[in-house]
Amino acid sequence: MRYGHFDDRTREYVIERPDTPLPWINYLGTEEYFGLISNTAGGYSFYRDARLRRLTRYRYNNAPLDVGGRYLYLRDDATGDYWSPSWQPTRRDLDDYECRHGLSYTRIASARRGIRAETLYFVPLGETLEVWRATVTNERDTPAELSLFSAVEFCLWDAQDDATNFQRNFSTGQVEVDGGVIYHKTEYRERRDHFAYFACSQMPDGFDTQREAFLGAYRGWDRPAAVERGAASGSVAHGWSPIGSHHVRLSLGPGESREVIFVLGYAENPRGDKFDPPGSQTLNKRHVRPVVEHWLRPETVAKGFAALTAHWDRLLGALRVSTPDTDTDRMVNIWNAYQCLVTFNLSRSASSFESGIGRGMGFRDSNQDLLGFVHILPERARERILDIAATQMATGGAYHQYQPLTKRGNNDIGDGFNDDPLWLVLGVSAYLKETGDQTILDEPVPFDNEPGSEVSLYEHLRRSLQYTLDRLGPHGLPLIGRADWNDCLNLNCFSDTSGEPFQTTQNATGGQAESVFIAGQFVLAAKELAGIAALRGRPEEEAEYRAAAEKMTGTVTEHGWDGAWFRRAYDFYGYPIGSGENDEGQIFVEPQGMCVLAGVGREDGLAARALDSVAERLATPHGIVLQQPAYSSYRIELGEISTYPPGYKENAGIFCHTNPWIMIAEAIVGNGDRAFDYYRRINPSAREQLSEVHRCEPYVYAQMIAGRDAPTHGEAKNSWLTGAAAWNFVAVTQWILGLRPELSGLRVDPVLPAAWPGFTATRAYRGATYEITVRKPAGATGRVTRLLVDGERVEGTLVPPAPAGAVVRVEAVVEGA
Ligand code: BGC
Ligand code: IFM
Repeated sequence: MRYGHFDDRTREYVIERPDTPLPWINYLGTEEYFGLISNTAGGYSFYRDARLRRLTRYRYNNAPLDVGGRYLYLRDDATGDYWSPSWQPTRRDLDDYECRHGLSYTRIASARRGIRAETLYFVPLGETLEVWRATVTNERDTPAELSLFSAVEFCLWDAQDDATNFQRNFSTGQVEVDGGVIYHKTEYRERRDHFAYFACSQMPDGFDTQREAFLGAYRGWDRPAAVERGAASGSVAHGWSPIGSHHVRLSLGPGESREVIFVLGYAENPRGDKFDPPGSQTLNKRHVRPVVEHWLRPETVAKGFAALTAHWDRLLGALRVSTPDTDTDRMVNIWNAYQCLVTFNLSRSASSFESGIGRGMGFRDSNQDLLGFVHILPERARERILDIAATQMATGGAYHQYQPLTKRGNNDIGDGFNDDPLWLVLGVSAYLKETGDQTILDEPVPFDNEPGSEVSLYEHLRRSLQYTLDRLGPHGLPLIGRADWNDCLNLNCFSDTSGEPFQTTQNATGGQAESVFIAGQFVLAAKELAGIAALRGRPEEEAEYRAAAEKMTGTVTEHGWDGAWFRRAYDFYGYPIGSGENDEGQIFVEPQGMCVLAGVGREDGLAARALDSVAERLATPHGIVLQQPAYSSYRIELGEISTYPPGYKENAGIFCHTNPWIMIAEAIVGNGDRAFDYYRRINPSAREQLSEVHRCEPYVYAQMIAGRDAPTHGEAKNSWLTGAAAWNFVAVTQWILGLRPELSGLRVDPVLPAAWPGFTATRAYRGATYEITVRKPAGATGRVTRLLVDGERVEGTLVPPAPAGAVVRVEAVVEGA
């Protein structure tokens, strides 16, 4: 069952009914000012940091879900009938409803009893404000006397404090209303640097700024007293809960429309502003007024929206494909690319599943997010790499997270996730392959942000590998530390004085547990660094890394192979995990993907055998589960993984992040049908018709889909902010479609489903544009046998980089078996 449809022409998902299984959200903002917005206008906004500069308040895990947002109320002043044009929060019946989530904007349209309202929400480029453009139309054949109310609830900036520190916060709230503009200035007294404003294009007939005055005592957002009686009370908040609400009256003749624009924004006083002497308690609105006036004009809004559309045309123009599969095209051309950029901007901070309070930027996560947007925003990828690398420690180790505002490592979480450093090598290598910009390798980058400790980025990469080599366990495999990619595989438990084992959340680098996953990742990273060393003319270092990769490959083959698949790990006591010897957790997906990606077992057939085991034991119609059999009880020696009920999260859930590793591995061994089949099983668009089962948004990947052991098998959770976005993008574009940047050019090496006759693509690469056509007889399998670049035959499948500005025609032919 579906709740809407894709409109590929306008690049929108069109939700046709408001009561989606969960709030289906979208993001506003592309630079500094961001917001989440659901299909019923729920959500909140913040400036740069979802915790520290939260503009509007949101209550998590609410009942009903998703109350609190960017609300408008319409009231028919002749009858007293009132409703929400976005359905929530009044949930009064609408005769018509449609929400269009587009690229950084959302449009919600509805009608009730002959009154139509359409609201466009977006954040203009370069601004720290959001625009709501409401168009109200009287479709009746009689005049209509209407009231339109706006409503937002202000957050007192630090969202954590706002949700907990009531003894203080009930007394600090302050607002000011001037010329119809509502200013939220809590904290202004002591800091004098930032405030919010909420303005309306029509001089309001009334306003409210105190929540209780607007709602009435013991009432919720579904039945505000001001709306019910058709008149605001003019309340000015002192303490308690500041809100912003305008009341405007609209008299509309039959067929008449009126546009009312609201602007909600964030302002900081210019540094050293002479109008803001120290100690001043007067709000400095001088620099804000012209901005507000500008954005309240319909022409400005129309232009600003057109600029946003053009911005997305540019971004998404970096890669466009046309394949026989609509779900592939729309994910690659629109939604998957969009999600990759959202993960770049938001990391893991704010979604329906991330509170915006908890997490910094992950070292591992951010390096992987890079893989999905480096072809679109290479300069931003460069900056991000240097930020991440500057948090690395001299040992090569990494803080697991860093804080976006300070860009410093987060001590609360510390280090000891022993896979972390290796992701930096993979991130940098992706950047080099995309851009060819070797200068980044010579950039001086400090350790742990300590001035004076700078070494080249290249040296950081060397330390990353050394970190693994300095931490090998009894089998010569890398020590896992606290955990590897699988955060919940915590194998280093210790015995206390009574001899009883216990789990530690402390850095456990002292433990003995080893990871086959990290071993595979090390082989991959060592090969990448060997390629980079060769590029820099350092043959001894190249040889050193190739030898290290080979040695680790040998160790994996000797100690990491279980007979039909790669083992997962060795625990603290030296017992294998992910082995036929175990009663549960016999086979895990991660090492099968990572080892094959790294080239382990390709020649001796182990890779193909491991992938057959995945197909036999882990693949379900809803995707590939993380491991089998699921753990049926808590096991202290395995840690958090076994705390989840079977089928959820790391205990045998379907991680959309690891599935693409298997797709890539299948492509590597030449199995296009299987790779593509796995791709479609978790492709959100291909799952759209299962929306009542999947429940999350059908336009973006979720972190996890419940595995076969869960009663809710097929239900997705944790949509939007996940490494699944980048990795699925890489799997389909670089391995199935085979358009793969390498250090010396663009590889065209598709591994397609047999039934396909080929596909076409346009890809920007190092400043040139490649118009690519891949042809193959339908029904045939196999790889490219003939490559023509601008009509000239080229040996192999590598297209050398063309000069910037060139348009290059590439024809690849799979003659097929
Ligand atoms: C979960 C996080 C959790 C982490 C470490 C991840 O799988 O998504 O919520 O904090 O594991 O336990
Ligand atoms: O690898 C992690 C990721 O960094 C955060 N979410 C869960 C994944 C698996 O544990």
